[in-house]
Amino acid sequence: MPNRRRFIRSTGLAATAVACSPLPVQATGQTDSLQPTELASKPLLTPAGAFRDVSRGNPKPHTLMGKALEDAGLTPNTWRLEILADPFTDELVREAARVEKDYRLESGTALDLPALMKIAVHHGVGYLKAVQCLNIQEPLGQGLWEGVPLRNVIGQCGRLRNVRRIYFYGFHNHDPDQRFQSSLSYSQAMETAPGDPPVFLAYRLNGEPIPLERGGPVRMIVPWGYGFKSIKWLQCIQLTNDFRANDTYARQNNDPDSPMKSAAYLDKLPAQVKVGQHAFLSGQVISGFSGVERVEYWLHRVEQGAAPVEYDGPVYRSATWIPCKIESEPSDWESVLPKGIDPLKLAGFDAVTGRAKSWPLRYGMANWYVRLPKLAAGTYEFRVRTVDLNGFAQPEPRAMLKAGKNAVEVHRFEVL
Ligand SMILES: Nc1nc2c(c(=O)[nH]1)N[C@H]1C(S)=C(S)[C@@H](COP(=O)(O)O)O[C@H]1N2
Ligand SMILES: [Mo]
Repeated sequence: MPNRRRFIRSTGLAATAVACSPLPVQATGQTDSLQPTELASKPLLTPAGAFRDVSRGNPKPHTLMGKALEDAGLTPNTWRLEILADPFTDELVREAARVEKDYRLESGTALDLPALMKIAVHHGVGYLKAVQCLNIQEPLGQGLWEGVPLRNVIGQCGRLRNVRRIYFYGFHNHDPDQRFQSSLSYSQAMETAPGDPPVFLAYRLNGEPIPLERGGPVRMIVPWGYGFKSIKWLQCIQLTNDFRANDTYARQNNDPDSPMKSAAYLDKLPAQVKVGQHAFLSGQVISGFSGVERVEYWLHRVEQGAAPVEYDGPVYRSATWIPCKIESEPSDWESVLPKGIDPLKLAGFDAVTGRAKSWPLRYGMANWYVRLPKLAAGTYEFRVRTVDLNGFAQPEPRAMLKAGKNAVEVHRFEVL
């Protein structure tokens, strides 16, 4: 480890001494005195209309109206789901996938919404999931999604042969070029580790039918996945023996196998703070595949106009990171959840106590916040990151951005 002081001196940075040295903040306790009005304001449940929208299609399916919407099968009455075996073979895939029973529009056997909902009588699942796009920095929203596990839907097909992957897509204006598709291995669709929520077909969001804009009537929810796995306007599931059947995103320079990574994100934060006042900074933290040990920040004074500190450069590596506070689990879930939703029955919750099995919930998000001490006038950089349960500090172990937008965000502000 290079000696930090010597380093500062030798680079001539910030002779004003505050730079790079840890600020006089207490790691614990200091945020306990926060007033409720200061607490981060993002609600745990994002209203359906407040999600940021990521949709393709021309026209976008959720702009269709009236008869066009019915013809598209995007109303509760007209919605149908086809489940088919992919007949594909080639020199590598010698035998095509086969299913005992398929569900087809042309034969009038495609599943309708009541048939799907019937599965929920014994197998219904509800889960709080954060939706995050692999290519957009801030999370799109968090919803309480309800539906039926994909494995129980596939279970309706009877015996399967030669099925290695499942791929699925939504309405795409009857134009193959507009199809947006995603996929899973057979076992990802059929099996879940103890305590993990299954992949499911959702038809309710925050206690209401899923609005068209959010992918209703029925949307796939892949709890561990980034947004591109959670196909909206779902209408077709294909079971295939082609090991290459993959996501549209695989062709768009992404890593389609990467599960959501634990990461902290910044809210819109003040550009100026008055001398003598406490800056109150906040954001959201997603608990990804490896969970969250803590969220921590680094506050660093810089010369006005200086280039941002280089990620993983010597200054960065000698930073002192201080824990932030993570908003605690609600003490009264019933007041947070939509009416009629029983926390005892939600995946990820203890069926006896009704408390979350982990916090933040796995694949969910919560607010983090910190109240900084009174600062001397100057320019500051504020960074925040997660440390996961394996001890990796964001963006590690995934500095490769195509595995998720995980770069450590920086907010620069002036204290005047
Ligand atoms: N049919 C369809 N489903 C889709 C998409 C799409 O373009 N078409 N976009 C995906 C991507 S990339 C993301 S990030 C999420 C966004 O979900 P939201 O629009 O509900 O926030 O939807 C996914 N599902
Ligand atoms: Mo996305």
